[in-house]
Amino acid sequence: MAEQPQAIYLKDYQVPAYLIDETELHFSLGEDHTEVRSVLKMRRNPESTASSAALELHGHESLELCRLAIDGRELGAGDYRREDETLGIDQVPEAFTLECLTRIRPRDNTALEGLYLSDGMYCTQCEAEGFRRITFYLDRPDVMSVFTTTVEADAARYPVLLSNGNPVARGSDEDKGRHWVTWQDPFPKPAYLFALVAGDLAHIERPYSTASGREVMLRIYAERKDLDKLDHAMDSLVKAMRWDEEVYGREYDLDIYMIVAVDFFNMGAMENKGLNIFNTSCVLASPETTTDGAFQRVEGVVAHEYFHNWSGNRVTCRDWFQLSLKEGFTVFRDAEFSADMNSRTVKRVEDVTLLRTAQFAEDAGPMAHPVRPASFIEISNFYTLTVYEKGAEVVRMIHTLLGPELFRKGSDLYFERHDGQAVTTDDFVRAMEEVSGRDLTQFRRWYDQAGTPRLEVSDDYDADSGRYRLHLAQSCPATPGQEQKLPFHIPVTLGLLGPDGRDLILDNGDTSCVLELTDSSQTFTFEGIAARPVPSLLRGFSAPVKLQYPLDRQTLVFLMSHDSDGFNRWDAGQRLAIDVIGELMAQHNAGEPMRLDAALTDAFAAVLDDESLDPAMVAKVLTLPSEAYLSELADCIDVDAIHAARQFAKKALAQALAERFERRYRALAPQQAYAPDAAQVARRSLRNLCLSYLVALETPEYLALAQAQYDSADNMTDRQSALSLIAHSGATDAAAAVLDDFYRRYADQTLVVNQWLSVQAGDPRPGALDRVKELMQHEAFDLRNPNKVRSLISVFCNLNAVNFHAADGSGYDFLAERIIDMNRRNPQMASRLLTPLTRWRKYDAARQALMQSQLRRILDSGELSKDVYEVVSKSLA
Ligand code: B3K
Ligand code: ZN
Repeated sequence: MAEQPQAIYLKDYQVPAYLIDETELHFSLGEDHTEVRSVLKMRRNPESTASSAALELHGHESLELCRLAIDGRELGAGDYRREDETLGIDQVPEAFTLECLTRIRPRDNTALEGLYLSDGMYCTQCEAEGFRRITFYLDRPDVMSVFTTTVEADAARYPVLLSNGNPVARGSDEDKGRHWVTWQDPFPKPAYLFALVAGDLAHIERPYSTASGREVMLRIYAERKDLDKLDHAMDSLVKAMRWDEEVYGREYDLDIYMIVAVDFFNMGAMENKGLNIFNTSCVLASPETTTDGAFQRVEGVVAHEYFHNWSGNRVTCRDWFQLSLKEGFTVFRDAEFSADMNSRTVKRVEDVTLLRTAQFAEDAGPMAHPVRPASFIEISNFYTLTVYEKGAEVVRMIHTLLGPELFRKGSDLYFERHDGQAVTTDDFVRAMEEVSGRDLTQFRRWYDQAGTPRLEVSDDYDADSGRYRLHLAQSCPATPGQEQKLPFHIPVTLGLLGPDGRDLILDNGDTSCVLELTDSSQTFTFEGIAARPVPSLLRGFSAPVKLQYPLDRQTLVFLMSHDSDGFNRWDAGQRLAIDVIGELMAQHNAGEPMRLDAALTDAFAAVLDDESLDPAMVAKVLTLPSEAYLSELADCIDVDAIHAARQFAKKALAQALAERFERRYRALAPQQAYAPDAAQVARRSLRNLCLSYLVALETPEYLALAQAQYDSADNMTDRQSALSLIAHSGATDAAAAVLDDFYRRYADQTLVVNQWLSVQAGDPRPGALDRVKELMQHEAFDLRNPNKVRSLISVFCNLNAVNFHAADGSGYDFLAERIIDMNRRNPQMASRLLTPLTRWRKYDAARQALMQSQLRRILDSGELSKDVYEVVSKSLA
């Protein structure tokens, strides 16, 4: 490589030298090329201390510059400097109008950043730095401008023309068959929130009155064929708007709110002001085509993007190091919304599972970074679990420390004080400090220090004095660039269980209290305790740490059946299962027959028999820890032993409890027409889990039960569960037949076909890689479509460990080839695909060598995007 990409640093931040008060854009859309005219009202930033009068605009190398003028005077080639990513003009007046005409080629844009075509419809993705692929601009979030956008296109092919704000004018040129619409967005915004859509779209709409009585029109656009799959997203949007009014006092501010579903999209969705653009997978939903999990994802993502209207748009980020300011806060907001709409404990279990499986792994890998990173090469690489999910945990901890009332006061102050501004995570924390009178100086380390802290706990009890003491100690492993860590401020929510399993009443008069650990070790004393209690630590997972408090299996069973905290009851079951599976792995590796401890069977039986429990929670408790989580916990990942032990445990539990699983399976049969409501979702989740245990027995009888469910299902949740159970079973003929049938039924439903790809990519039996390669040639696959790449390639590499980590290195070789190819097409996708290879240090020496050599192969493969270069070079460092 000629020149290696350079990192940029938070410490180098400087206010912009110029501001853009008004932005006027005119798009003349054409497939071969599109012309973008911009008129920018600019002036020198009074706060800038820059000494020169030079103007540096951002602009991607793909921009074709046709005309550039200042105050009406056209600039010649000698009047400006064009570099790879910038355009510089040495001298500009204090205040001026900059006019610019660029030509761009949406059809050739496979990176899906800037303006591109998705299945014949124009759409944009500008966060983080996509606007510079549309025109020359100050493409940074602290430059906020009022936008007026005219979109002009062929009237027949692109009848719908959308942009941010409210539509203010429209017209047509019938001779040319073209028409145009002008949109005005009165709220100043950074360029990353700009959006444009043009296409032949259908929509549904619903009027909404805000709490203060303003009338708003809500519209959701999609291709005509998907019009029947938009109601759930609309219901979710209305619920989210009400919730934000009630819980945060936040109302919507424009006259119209639009969501557009597109099939080609790098991420889930994007919160552009008044015009959200969504991956179809996060909007479309119907019982026949969508699983319960996907229904809930639609609800969560619609809410997330809506909540950004305040936490992200009205108050935005000063620079991209502050990304978690909007993302961490908004994930926290959407998690609380989903908890209120569905089961709070189930939502918490799901979020913590993701955090502990994937974010903890990120924290332990070569790309580990703080919630507020100090540097990056390519910002797209920092839309991570750390910034999003750990960032949300940090906000949750503030909520725990302050309590709900003060937290709400803090968010009110934050929104009020910073409305219309681009600010930092410090500004957020400061608002929380001011309303509570608390000093969060030490707490701020959560934003600056990477790595997952360890929390070691021990205790002692003195029966004579009735004194119980808890000793808490914290430490945090080194991460790249951060050898030493200072102690964190850790809220540890705690309860004490008496010998009868009931909560003791603590000094605060409650059954739980929050211990605040701020030193590297501290002792907390409880007086007047009649008998040795069992502590329930980190209730609700009150801090994103690794808890080390060894408990024997008997005590875990005790917590599993008595803890009043639903999350910890579930967690005790997980710990028990992890311990038992660890024992099985040891037996497996010693060449001994595996034997499952009856403690696990008995505990599962008790949970399964208790019909007073929420079936959704029962399903969570009875779900064995995933291979991915077991891998995260291991120092050196033994792929085959983890798989063998987990499979053995599943089958042994099924053998021991078959009758019970079958009884509950039958008792949970659907009684009503399908609805994705919490009660039904809960029943289906437990019923399908019971079926998965039964099918693990691989008897013709239970396979027939799965087949019968597949055949008679009236909804995708039940049909797809049965499909994957049969497809992954040893019954090869039945598997092939059901996969064929499924494809034939749903060949015209893109998102369902993607599920079909995933089921095959996730098949743990031998031969999966060959099947994946074959499927890449299938009519249903398209390398340009990120959803398809994720469904097939990412699922294989991330969720099919035994095949991806095959000892011969074939999985690694396959992935490296895909990344080298994808690097040219779509750098963001390519970089995301790299994740499993970055974890090479966690494997045995032979696999380490194979993985490293594939990383080197990628590094040497030619011109790498910044995205891929950053991840590969940091992984090898
Ligand atoms: N803010 C967008 C993320 C866009 C990322 C682009 N690389 C989605 C979201 O978090 O709401
Ligand atoms: Zn977001």
